[in-house]
Amino acid sequence: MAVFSWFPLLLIIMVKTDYSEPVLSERTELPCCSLVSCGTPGANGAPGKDGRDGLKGEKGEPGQGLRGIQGPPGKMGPPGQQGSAGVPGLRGLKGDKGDSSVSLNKLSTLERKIQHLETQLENIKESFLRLATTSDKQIQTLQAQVEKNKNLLAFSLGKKVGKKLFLTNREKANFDRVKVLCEQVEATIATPKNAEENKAIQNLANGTPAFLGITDKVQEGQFVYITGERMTYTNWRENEPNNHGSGEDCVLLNNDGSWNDISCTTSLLAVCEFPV
Ligand code: MFU
Ligand code: CA
Repeated sequence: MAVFSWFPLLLIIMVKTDYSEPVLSERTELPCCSLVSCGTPGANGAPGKDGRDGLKGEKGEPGQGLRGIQGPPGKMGPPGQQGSAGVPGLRGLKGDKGDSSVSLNKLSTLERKIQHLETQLENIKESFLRLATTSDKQIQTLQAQVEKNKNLLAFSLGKKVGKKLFLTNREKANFDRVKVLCEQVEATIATPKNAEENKAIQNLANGTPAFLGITDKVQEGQFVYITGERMTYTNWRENEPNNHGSGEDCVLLNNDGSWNDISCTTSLLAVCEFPV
Protein backbone atom coordinates (compact mmCIF):
# COMPACT_ATOMS: atom_id res chain seq x y z
CA MET A 1 0.00 0.00 0.00
CA ALA A 2 2.78 2.39 0.99
CA VAL A 3 4.59 1.72 -2.29
CA PHE A 4 1.47 2.53 -4.37
CA SER A 5 0.85 5.78 -2.53
CA TRP A 6 4.44 6.91 -3.23
CA PHE A 7 4.35 5.73 -6.85
CA PRO A 8 3.33 9.05 -8.53
CA LEU A 9 6.02 11.02 -6.67
CA LEU A 10 8.62 8.40 -7.63
CA LEU A 11 7.54 8.73 -11.27
CA ILE A 12 7.97 12.50 -11.14
CA ILE A 13 11.46 12.16 -9.66
CA MET A 14 12.42 9.64 -12.37
CA VAL A 15 11.14 11.84 -15.17
CA LYS A 16 12.91 14.85 -13.69
CA THR A 17 16.19 12.97 -13.62
CA ASP A 18 15.72 12.02 -17.28
CA TYR A 19 15.39 15.64 -18.37
CA SER A 20 18.23 16.86 -16.22
CA GLU A 21 20.79 14.69 -17.98
CA PRO A 22 21.00 16.70 -21.16
CA VAL A 23 21.17 19.86 -19.01
CA LEU A 24 24.18 18.38 -17.22
CA SER A 25 25.84 17.53 -20.57
CA GLU A 26 25.16 21.07 -21.81
CA ARG A 27 27.20 22.40 -18.92
CA THR A 28 30.27 20.30 -20.03
CA GLU A 29 33.02 21.68 -22.33
CA LEU A 30 32.03 19.34 -25.13
CA PRO A 31 28.33 19.34 -25.64
CA CYS A 32 27.22 16.11 -27.27
CA CYS A 33 24.93 17.79 -29.66
CA SER A 34 27.41 20.15 -31.12
CA LEU A 35 28.97 17.72 -33.58
CA VAL A 36 26.58 14.83 -33.70
CA SER A 37 22.95 15.61 -34.01
CA CYS A 38 20.90 14.07 -31.28
CA GLY A 39 18.44 11.32 -32.41
CA THR A 40 15.19 10.50 -30.81
CA PRO A 41 15.65 8.41 -27.67
CA GLY A 42 15.40 4.66 -28.23
CA ALA A 43 12.49 2.60 -27.03
CA ASN A 44 12.61 1.23 -23.48
CA GLY A 45 14.47 -2.06 -23.17
CA ALA A 46 12.73 -5.26 -22.09
CA PRO A 47 12.04 -5.48 -18.35
CA GLY A 48 14.88 -7.03 -16.25
CA LYS A 49 14.76 -10.57 -14.99
CA ASP A 50 12.90 -11.38 -11.78
CA GLY A 51 14.94 -10.70 -8.62
CA ARG A 52 16.41 -13.54 -6.60
CA ASP A 53 14.30 -15.29 -3.96
CA GLY A 54 14.16 -13.48 -0.62
CA LEU A 55 15.41 -14.91 2.71
CA LYS A 56 13.38 -17.68 4.27
CA GLY A 57 10.65 -16.33 6.61
CA GLU A 58 10.43 -17.08 10.37
CA LYS A 59 8.67 -20.23 11.47
CA GLY A 60 4.93 -19.71 11.65
CA GLU A 61 2.71 -20.18 14.72
CA PRO A 62 1.39 -23.74 15.26
CA GLY A 63 -1.82 -24.49 13.42
CA GLN A 64 -5.14 -24.63 15.28
CA GLY A 65 -6.37 -27.99 14.02
CA LEU A 66 -6.83 -30.99 16.38
CA ARG A 67 -3.80 -33.23 17.05
CA GLY A 68 -3.97 -36.55 15.23
CA ILE A 69 -4.25 -39.86 17.15
CA GLN A 70 -1.08 -41.71 18.13
CA GLY A 71 0.32 -43.90 15.38
CA PRO A 72 0.62 -47.70 15.72
CA PRO A 73 3.72 -49.09 17.59
CA GLY A 74 6.84 -49.62 15.56
CA LYS A 75 8.15 -52.99 14.50
CA MET A 76 9.68 -55.31 17.14
CA GLY A 77 13.40 -54.87 17.66
CA PRO A 78 15.92 -57.70 17.16
CA PRO A 79 16.23 -60.25 20.08
CA GLY A 80 18.70 -59.36 22.89
CA GLN A 81 21.85 -61.28 23.84
CA GLN A 82 21.57 -64.53 25.82
CA GLY A 83 21.59 -63.99 29.64
CA SER A 84 24.35 -65.28 31.96
CA ALA A 85 24.13 -68.79 33.48
CA GLY A 86 21.81 -69.30 36.56
CA VAL A 87 22.87 -70.19 40.16
CA PRO A 88 23.94 -73.87 40.45
CA GLY A 89 21.22 -76.22 41.77
CA LEU A 90 21.20 -77.85 45.25
CA ARG A 91 23.38 -80.86 45.88
CA GLY A 92 21.57 -84.13 45.25
CA LEU A 93 20.87 -86.83 47.86
CA LYS A 94 23.68 -89.16 48.83
CA GLY A 95 23.74 -92.31 46.76
CA ASP A 96 23.16 -95.81 48.17
CA LYS A 97 26.04 -97.79 49.58
CA GLY A 98 27.61 -100.26 47.21
CA ASP A 99 26.67 -103.88 47.79
CA SER A 100 28.96 -106.64 46.60
CA SER A 101 26.41 -109.43 47.12
CA VAL A 102 23.63 -107.80 45.09
CA SER A 103 24.59 -106.18 41.82
CA LEU A 104 22.63 -102.94 41.55
CA ASN A 105 23.09 -102.99 37.81
CA LYS A 106 20.83 -106.00 37.61
CA LEU A 107 17.98 -104.31 39.49
CA SER A 108 15.47 -102.41 37.44
CA THR A 109 15.19 -98.62 37.90
CA LEU A 110 11.99 -99.10 39.88
CA GLU A 111 13.57 -101.64 42.21
CA ARG A 112 16.49 -99.33 42.89
CA LYS A 113 14.10 -96.47 43.60
CA ILE A 114 12.16 -98.61 46.09
CA GLN A 115 15.37 -99.66 47.78
CA HIS A 116 16.41 -96.01 48.04
CA LEU A 117 13.04 -95.03 49.55
CA GLU A 118 13.19 -97.93 52.00
CA THR A 119 16.61 -96.78 53.18
CA GLN A 120 15.32 -93.25 53.61
CA LEU A 121 12.29 -94.53 55.54
CA GLU A 122 14.57 -96.49 57.85
CA ASN A 123 16.68 -93.39 58.48
CA ILE A 124 13.56 -91.34 59.25
CA LYS A 125 12.30 -94.03 61.62
CA GLU A 126 15.63 -94.08 63.44
CA SER A 127 15.74 -90.26 63.70
CA PHE A 128 12.15 -90.15 64.93
CA LEU A 129 12.77 -92.83 67.56
CA ARG A 130 15.93 -91.08 68.75
CA LEU A 131 14.05 -87.76 68.99
CA ALA A 132 11.04 -89.31 70.78
CA THR A 133 13.29 -91.04 73.31
CA THR A 134 15.20 -87.82 73.95
CA SER A 135 12.09 -85.67 74.42
CA ASP A 136 10.50 -88.38 76.61
CA LYS A 137 13.58 -88.36 78.85
CA GLN A 138 13.54 -84.57 78.95
CA ILE A 139 9.82 -84.54 79.88
CA GLN A 140 10.43 -87.05 82.67
CA THR A 141 13.31 -84.93 84.01
CA LEU A 142 11.15 -81.79 83.92
CA GLN A 143 8.23 -83.56 85.62
CA ALA A 144 10.53 -84.72 88.42
CA GLN A 145 11.88 -81.19 88.83
CA VAL A 146 8.33 -79.70 88.97
CA GLU A 147 7.35 -82.27 91.62
CA LYS A 148 10.44 -81.41 93.69
CA ASN A 149 9.69 -77.66 93.44
CA LYS A 150 6.06 -78.25 94.43
CA ASN A 151 7.11 -80.17 97.54
CA LEU A 152 9.68 -77.51 98.37
CA LEU A 153 7.09 -74.72 98.08
CA ALA A 154 4.42 -76.66 100.03
CA PHE A 155 6.89 -77.47 102.80
CA SER A 156 8.11 -73.86 102.99
CA LEU A 157 4.42 -72.76 103.30
CA GLY A 158 3.85 -75.16 106.16
CA LYS A 159 1.71 -77.72 104.29
CA LYS A 160 1.41 -81.13 105.96
CA VAL A 161 1.41 -84.38 103.94
CA GLY A 162 -2.01 -85.15 102.46
CA LYS A 163 -3.45 -81.80 103.61
CA LYS A 164 -4.79 -78.89 101.52
CA LEU A 165 -2.75 -75.75 100.99
CA PHE A 166 -4.55 -72.51 102.05
CA LEU A 167 -2.98 -69.21 100.99
CA THR A 168 -3.89 -65.52 101.24
CA ASN A 169 -2.51 -62.38 99.59
CA ARG A 170 -4.00 -60.40 102.55
CA GLU A 171 -6.31 -58.56 100.07
CA LYS A 172 -9.83 -57.64 101.24
CA ALA A 173 -12.54 -57.78 98.57
CA ASN A 174 -16.21 -58.70 97.93
CA PHE A 175 -17.14 -62.34 97.24
CA ASP A 176 -17.10 -62.15 93.40
CA ARG A 177 -13.69 -60.46 93.41
CA VAL A 178 -12.25 -63.07 95.83
CA LYS A 179 -13.60 -65.81 93.54
CA VAL A 180 -11.80 -64.27 90.55
CA LEU A 181 -8.57 -63.77 92.52
CA CYS A 182 -8.47 -67.48 93.41
CA GLU A 183 -9.40 -68.59 89.84
CA GLN A 184 -6.55 -66.47 88.45
CA VAL A 185 -4.06 -68.68 90.33
CA GLU A 186 -5.93 -71.92 89.51
CA ALA A 187 -7.37 -72.17 93.02
CA THR A 188 -10.82 -71.95 94.69
CA ILE A 189 -12.10 -69.97 97.70
CA ALA A 190 -11.12 -71.68 100.99
CA THR A 191 -13.76 -74.28 101.85
CA PRO A 192 -13.23 -76.11 105.19
CA LYS A 193 -14.62 -79.68 105.11
CA ASN A 194 -13.61 -80.58 108.64
CA ALA A 195 -12.56 -78.90 111.91
CA GLU A 196 -8.87 -79.27 111.07
CA GLU A 197 -9.23 -77.37 107.77
CA ASN A 198 -11.43 -74.77 109.48
CA LYS A 199 -8.68 -74.22 112.06
CA ALA A 200 -6.00 -73.95 109.34
CA ILE A 201 -7.98 -71.12 107.60
CA GLN A 202 -8.66 -69.45 110.96
CA ASN A 203 -4.93 -69.44 111.77
CA LEU A 204 -4.02 -68.11 108.33
CA ALA A 205 -6.66 -65.32 108.55
CA ASN A 206 -5.06 -64.39 111.89
CA GLY A 207 -8.03 -62.41 113.27
CA THR A 208 -9.33 -60.94 109.99
CA PRO A 209 -12.81 -62.17 108.91
CA ALA A 210 -12.55 -64.18 105.64
CA PHE A 211 -14.96 -65.44 102.96
CA LEU A 212 -15.60 -69.19 102.66
CA GLY A 213 -16.49 -71.00 99.41
CA ILE A 214 -20.09 -71.53 100.53
CA THR A 215 -23.34 -69.71 99.42
CA ASP A 216 -27.14 -70.06 99.33
CA LYS A 217 -27.38 -67.95 96.12
CA VAL A 218 -29.16 -70.75 94.21
CA GLN A 219 -31.79 -71.47 96.82
CA GLU A 220 -32.32 -69.25 99.87
CA GLY A 221 -31.53 -71.12 103.08
CA GLN A 222 -29.79 -73.99 101.23
CA PHE A 223 -26.06 -73.40 101.74
CA VAL A 224 -23.84 -75.45 99.39
CA TYR A 225 -20.17 -75.51 98.36
CA ILE A 226 -19.40 -73.27 95.35
CA THR A 227 -18.67 -76.50 93.46
CA GLY A 228 -22.39 -77.28 93.86
CA GLU A 229 -21.84 -80.19 96.28
CA ARG A 230 -23.89 -80.68 99.43
CA MET A 231 -22.20 -79.58 102.69
CA THR A 232 -20.66 -82.26 104.92
CA TYR A 233 -19.36 -79.98 107.69
CA THR A 234 -20.69 -76.72 109.24
CA ASN A 235 -19.59 -74.47 112.12
CA TRP A 236 -22.39 -71.86 112.35
CA ARG A 237 -22.33 -69.41 115.25
CA GLU A 238 -25.42 -69.47 117.48
CA ASN A 239 -28.55 -68.05 115.69
CA GLU A 240 -26.85 -68.22 112.28
CA PRO A 241 -27.56 -68.34 109.41
CA ASN A 242 -30.26 -65.66 109.82
CA ASN A 243 -30.32 -63.96 106.38
CA HIS A 244 -30.25 -60.63 108.19
CA GLY A 245 -31.40 -57.37 106.55
CA SER A 246 -31.71 -57.20 102.77
CA GLY A 247 -30.31 -60.70 102.42
CA GLU A 248 -27.16 -62.68 103.28
CA ASP A 249 -26.04 -65.34 100.77
CA CYS A 250 -22.30 -65.61 101.58
CA VAL A 251 -20.42 -67.04 104.56
CA LEU A 252 -17.89 -65.31 106.83
CA LEU A 253 -15.37 -67.11 109.02
CA ASN A 254 -15.19 -65.22 112.32
CA ASN A 255 -11.86 -64.78 114.14
CA ASP A 256 -13.03 -67.48 116.64
CA GLY A 257 -13.59 -69.92 113.78
CA SER A 258 -17.41 -69.77 113.83
CA TRP A 259 -19.51 -69.02 110.73
CA ASN A 260 -22.05 -66.25 109.99
CA ASP A 261 -24.06 -65.68 106.83
CA ILE A 262 -23.26 -62.20 105.43
CA SER A 263 -23.90 -60.01 102.35
CA CYS A 264 -21.71 -61.04 99.39
CA THR A 265 -20.86 -57.34 98.80
CA THR A 266 -19.03 -57.10 102.12
CA SER A 267 -15.23 -56.78 101.88
CA LEU A 268 -13.50 -59.71 103.54
CA LEU A 269 -10.09 -61.39 103.45
CA ALA A 270 -9.32 -63.45 100.33
CA VAL A 271 -8.15 -66.98 101.25
CA CYS A 272 -7.67 -69.51 98.43
CA GLU A 273 -7.40 -73.30 98.49
CA PHE A 274 -4.79 -75.08 96.33
CA PRO A 275 -5.07 -78.71 95.26
CA VAL A 276 -1.40 -79.53 95.87
C1 MFU B 1 -26.08 -60.37 112.98
C2 MFU B 1 -25.53 -61.18 111.83
C3 MFU B 1 -25.58 -60.42 110.58
C4 MFU B 1 -24.85 -59.12 110.68
C5 MFU B 1 -25.41 -58.32 111.84
C6 MFU B 1 -24.68 -57.07 112.08
O1 MFU B 1 -27.44 -60.17 112.73
O2 MFU B 1 -26.24 -62.35 111.66
O3 MFU B 1 -25.02 -61.20 109.55
O4 MFU B 1 -23.49 -59.36 110.90
O5 MFU B 1 -25.40 -59.15 113.01
C7 MFU B 1 -28.16 -59.62 113.84
CA1 CA C 1 -26.04 -63.51 109.48
